[in-house]
Amino acid sequence: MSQLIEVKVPDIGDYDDVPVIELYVKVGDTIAVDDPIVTLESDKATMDVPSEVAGVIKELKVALGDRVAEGSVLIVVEAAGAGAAAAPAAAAAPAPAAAPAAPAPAAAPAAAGGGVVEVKVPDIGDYDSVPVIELYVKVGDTIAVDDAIAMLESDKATMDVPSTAAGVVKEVLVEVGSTVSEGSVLIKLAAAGAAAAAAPAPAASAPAPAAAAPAPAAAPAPVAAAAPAAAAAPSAVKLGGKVHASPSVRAFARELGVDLSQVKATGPKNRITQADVTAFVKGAMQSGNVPGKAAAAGAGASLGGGLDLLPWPKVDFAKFGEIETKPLSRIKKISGQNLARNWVMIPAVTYHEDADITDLEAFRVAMNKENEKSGKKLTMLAFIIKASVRALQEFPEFNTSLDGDNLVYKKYFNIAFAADTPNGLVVPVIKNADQKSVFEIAAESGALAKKARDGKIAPADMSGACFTISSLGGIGGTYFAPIVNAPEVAILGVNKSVMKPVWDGKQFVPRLTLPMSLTADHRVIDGALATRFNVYLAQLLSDFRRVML
Ligand code: CAO
Repeated sequence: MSQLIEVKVPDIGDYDDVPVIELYVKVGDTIAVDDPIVTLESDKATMDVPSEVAGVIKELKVALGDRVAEGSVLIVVEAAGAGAAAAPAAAAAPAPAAAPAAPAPAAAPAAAGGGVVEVKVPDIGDYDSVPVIELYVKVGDTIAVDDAIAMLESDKATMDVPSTAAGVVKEVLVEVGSTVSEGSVLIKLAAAGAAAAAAPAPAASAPAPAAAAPAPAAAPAPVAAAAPAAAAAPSAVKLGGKVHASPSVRAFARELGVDLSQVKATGPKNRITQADVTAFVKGAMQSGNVPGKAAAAGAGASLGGGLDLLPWPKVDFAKFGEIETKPLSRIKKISGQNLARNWVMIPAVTYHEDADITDLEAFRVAMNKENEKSGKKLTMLAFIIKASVRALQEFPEFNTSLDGDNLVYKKYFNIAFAADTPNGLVVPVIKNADQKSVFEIAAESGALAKKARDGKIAPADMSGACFTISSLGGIGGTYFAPIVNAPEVAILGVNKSVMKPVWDGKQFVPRLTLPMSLTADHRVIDGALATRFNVYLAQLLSDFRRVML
């Protein structure tokens, strides 16, 4: 039989009015023992309150911002299973549960002479031998009041111990795994700034005023002679360079291998929330910049989102025969990096289509014959460029680029084409191809290709493309899978046209067939759209009059 059990705030040391700064559960949630319910924040530390029971949450008794004290009811749980049934409501009170950070007297920095301040473990409730599970500082670090020094873990909760003084860490007296109790010295600090200088050792030796000092908050300096005391004033002091996150968020980040110092905080008092960590991981996954990837390499630890590639194989080729080593050309190095990025970052799919260019090729040959004397020459590439512009106008999604979550639609039609040069692949751009005749496009592509082969192509000749065509038609091939030229979203590859027998309904007829391979970024272009584009382009090329429609 199920039973309703109240989960209450346990002993939280000397605090009796602390705000709920994070709420991890809602009505209807199924929780297990030790699942965090809320994070509470005193002016010294934060603390997760874990559930003492497992079951389904029937009622939430607190909201974000509510202030609670020991014994405040947080949630009402319909306990799961037999064990829970046996647990009377009273047992749910997490009696001597974990203690949060605490306060005052123990936290007061005891001066160790010469401006050196000891930062000790404050009152941690009923616990007296808890392990240090994380250490955030090292000798030489400059820390501010409230910067986290170490995380302690009782069997009920984890707790950050913040520094009660500002200064430079001179000595760290614990390590991860050390067990500590109230009063254990964690670190020794050379107290910071003018206040420290003004504080002769004896003057600083009185521990009491420290915690007693009424929080002058962000202005610790002017407090009389008690320098460390001033520094230790309990505070709403904004944390310095250190990250500010609850233990559960730290644990969550640790689990994912996220460096909290990289995470943008959106919580109250610049705290990093669990949602911030999640957003950071999402961003990293989308950008391909996976946190900790390098560190994880070889360690078997992985988010699963990075490539986690093995190192490039190192082979002593000379062992197997004669070799000669030549450096890659500059173009190859640059284009190689771009191609590699585009290959891994774009979920690309290649779609094939055949275009019947029998009539177009006959027309092209006739026109070239007619213009033999003038030297004007029409190329198949120029026709393909012109037809592609028409297809881009018909299917505007192909004339776009991804910009984060936005799709940028371009109203201009700049078409790039791959040109094979002795030094590698370059991609010149025919600007405003929609406003140019096929003759003009043919002349311009010829001139740009020559410029590229002569090594005289300028960056301006290669920028601003909307869509790329890679023509291997002069060489051969049947089909291939070109790589999208980011940030464009599609690329058209064409190979050598060949005569193929095509069934016209009554008989096979010889038709000149152009093999087309369209690769598209699937984030923008679905297969159906890509195929429609291909079919339309093939129609344009098989009856070029359609380009004018
Ligand atoms: N089918 C059949 N023949 C074709 C053809 C096709 N699809 N495309 C071109 N040809 C013919 C041409 O008509 C020409 O023949 P003629 O001299 O008898 O007229 C011959 O092949 C050579 O053409 P070309 O390739 O020199 O000229 P082009 O205008 O067709 O192409 C350019 C220009 C710059 C695109 C091309 O020279 C080139 O560099 N192509 C390689 C592109 C490339 O490397 N892509 C791969 C990128 S991914 O690695």
